[in-house]
Amino acid sequence: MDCTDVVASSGSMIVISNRLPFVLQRNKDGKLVRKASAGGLVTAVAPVVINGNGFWVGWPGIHLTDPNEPIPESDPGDITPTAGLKSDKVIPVQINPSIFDSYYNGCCNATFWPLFHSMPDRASFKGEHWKNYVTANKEFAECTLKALRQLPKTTGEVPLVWVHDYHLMLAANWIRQYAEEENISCKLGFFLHIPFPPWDIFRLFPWSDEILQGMLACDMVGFHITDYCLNFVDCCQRNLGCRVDRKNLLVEHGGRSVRVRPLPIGIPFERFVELAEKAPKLISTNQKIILGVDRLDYTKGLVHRLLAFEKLLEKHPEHLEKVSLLQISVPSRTDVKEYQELKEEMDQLVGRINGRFTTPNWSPIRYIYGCVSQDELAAFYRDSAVGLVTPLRDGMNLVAKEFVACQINIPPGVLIVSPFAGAGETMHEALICNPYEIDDASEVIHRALTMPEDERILRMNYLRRREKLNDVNYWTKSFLSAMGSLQTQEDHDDIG
Ligand code: ADQ
Repeated sequence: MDCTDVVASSGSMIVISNRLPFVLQRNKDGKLVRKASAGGLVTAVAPVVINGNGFWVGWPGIHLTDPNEPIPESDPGDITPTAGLKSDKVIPVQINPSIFDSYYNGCCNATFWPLFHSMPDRASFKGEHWKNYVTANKEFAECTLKALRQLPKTTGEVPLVWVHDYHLMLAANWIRQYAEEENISCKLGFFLHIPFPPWDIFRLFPWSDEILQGMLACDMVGFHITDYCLNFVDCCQRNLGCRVDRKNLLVEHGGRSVRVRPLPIGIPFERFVELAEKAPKLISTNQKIILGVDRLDYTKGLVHRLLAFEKLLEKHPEHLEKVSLLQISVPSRTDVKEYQELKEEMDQLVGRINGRFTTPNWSPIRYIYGCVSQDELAAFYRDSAVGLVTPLRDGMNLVAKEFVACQINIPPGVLIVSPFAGAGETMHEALICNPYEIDDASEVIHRALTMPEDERILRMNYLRRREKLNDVNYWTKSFLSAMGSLQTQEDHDDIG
């Protein structure tokens, strides 16, 4: 059963996320068009929204000057998961551009992103950004109320509101308050896609109490792994003085008991297998590739990775002219100074290492700065000898999972993950590598390159089996189940 069979039981689901599951753009005639997004999360969650006649609330990717301008329907040929999401089921959140900039680039990306990744020195704490974060979250909450008001009032049906990520940690506060004022009942769930930091980091944020209160307005709060759950529970106890139950992961707040749950996200496993089966051959058989795929972000440990690879070539010259590092980095947050500096640093480092080792027939690093298509990505995942996933900190990391899904060749390659990614906690058969320890990291890469075939097969079989079972549909169902809202289409038809 996949999520096309699942509806949220006894009620519709409203998803609220910073971005809608597609972006709106203007074509050259000035007409609004939808540009579809095919991420795993959208693939898994959109059918649940569509099946249950629910709504999606989010920023449309463009500032609309006329709030009454109609949202376009999907193209007739659109086969992406959001094709069935009708325009009247989409609530685009409109926020004044300067408030949006301060909320999104200021508070979300310049404060919460580094702080929650335990990099407080990179975080800025500005009252103005926080004020605009509050305003923006209120706006998202008001739009969610519009959706709740439009749902038919059927006896016994309680709609489910699923709030996503660090952009919207306060929204549930007002959704709960407004819904109570209007006598609308709903269940509220939250999922954080990035790590939740330990208390001594979290409390650096001047308005940390408000964040916790916002999240605790939900009935259930989900994180990727147990460590983040425990950090959150700890913060609730130490910041707010809440009574907590660490064993059962419960927090008492406002006369309610809030459930806290580890819900590790998965990927659309079968889709990646199919892509790998059809993908073109882009790597020649006499090349051994170590593969890195990341957004160009300082949390992903890219500089450390290049230095570890350089160390490998220094210490193990037998890999010279035989092994290359293929690093694919998607441009990200390119208008932010820190990201521009990282791009500069990477360019220089790639140049220096290549200058040092390149021979007439071989370059040690192939660096792609850009997005690659899903087919190309699957080809690289399938034919690489090593998947190198070494973030300094990462909520989960989907690349590690996509790599193993595409490893359909026998014998397969080897996955290396950082213990500081959620994936490092759950993908037990990967080689673990501390990215900060450059010397040791180079030895782990050497071990992966020289691992016997039977060990590679054994490790990869276990990794693939787990990801296949715990795919993104399983994750969506786990969320619904944790909310007490899981129902299959069959049950739904019976009730109907
Ligand atoms: P991200 O920080 O964006 O996600 P990640 O989980 O690795 O990180 O997802 C990146 C996605 O972008 C992958 O699906 C990957 O295929 C794609 N991608 C990366 N580079 C690409 C390239 N050059 N071309 C094309 N596609 C590319 C946040 C959190 C993570 C968490 C996810 C989901 O930071 O920790 O795993 O949300 O919860």
